[in-house]
Amino acid sequence: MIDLYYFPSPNSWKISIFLEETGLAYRVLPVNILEGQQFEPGFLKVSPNNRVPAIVDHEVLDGTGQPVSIMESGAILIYLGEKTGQFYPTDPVRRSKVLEWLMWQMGGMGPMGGQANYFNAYCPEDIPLAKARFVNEVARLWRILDKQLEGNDWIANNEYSIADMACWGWVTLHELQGQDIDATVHLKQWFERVGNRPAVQRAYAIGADIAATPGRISAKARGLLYGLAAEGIEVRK
Ligand SMILES: N[C@@H](CCC(=O)N[C@@H](CS)C(=O)NCC(=O)O)C(=O)O
Repeated sequence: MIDLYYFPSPNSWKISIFLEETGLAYRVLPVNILEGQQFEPGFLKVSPNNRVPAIVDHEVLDGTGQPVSIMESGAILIYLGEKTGQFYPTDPVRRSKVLEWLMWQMGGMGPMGGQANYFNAYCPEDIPLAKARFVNEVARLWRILDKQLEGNDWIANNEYSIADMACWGWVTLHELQGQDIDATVHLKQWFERVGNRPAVQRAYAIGADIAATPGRISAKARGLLYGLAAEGIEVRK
């Protein structure tokens, strides 16, 4: 059994998609990051970086019988891919192609997308240069992915993998990120291809009752997520 610490957002969807695709036994433990539950001591033991997703695997294959906790969505995908032998090739060359795009997502698409979201919708000040910087950088990254998908159904090795799972959720926020998805035809087709998978639809629907409307979160949530003490929110250390 795997415990999935989860809030409906692009990083958590990566893991719910993997779990739904493989049929591994898991239960969802919601962490409402809009309410500050990511700072609760029990969660911090599992995810010291106070971010979702995180997992606890109670059936570790190392013979110790001890559960293991893992934070960071990329690390979780690699762990689960290695554990199950699914969506993550064993051949070193094919595996490195999956890792290439997983790292690209973790180091580029995700963080730049997060900053674009912030300056477009959550920053208390309108800072046009910051908006332009991140919206343009996301657009550049999406053009790279669009090119990769030209003639390919899937991102790495033309085979559905954890690289596709890592990227997909970020594209759901195309409007918030100021992106015109129609401008990247191959990426748009891939986005629909992934989104049409029943497992992805099930994974995306989890926790819809606590989901935020993109671009519209409360001042309290902004304070918690972005450390905006200036808004009168006490930031927990
Ligand atoms: N690099 C981390 C990023 C995780 C992350 O930023 N998660 C967001 C939700 S998508 C979160 O938990 N935010 C809570 C907070 O900022 O306090 C990963 O990929 O797991």
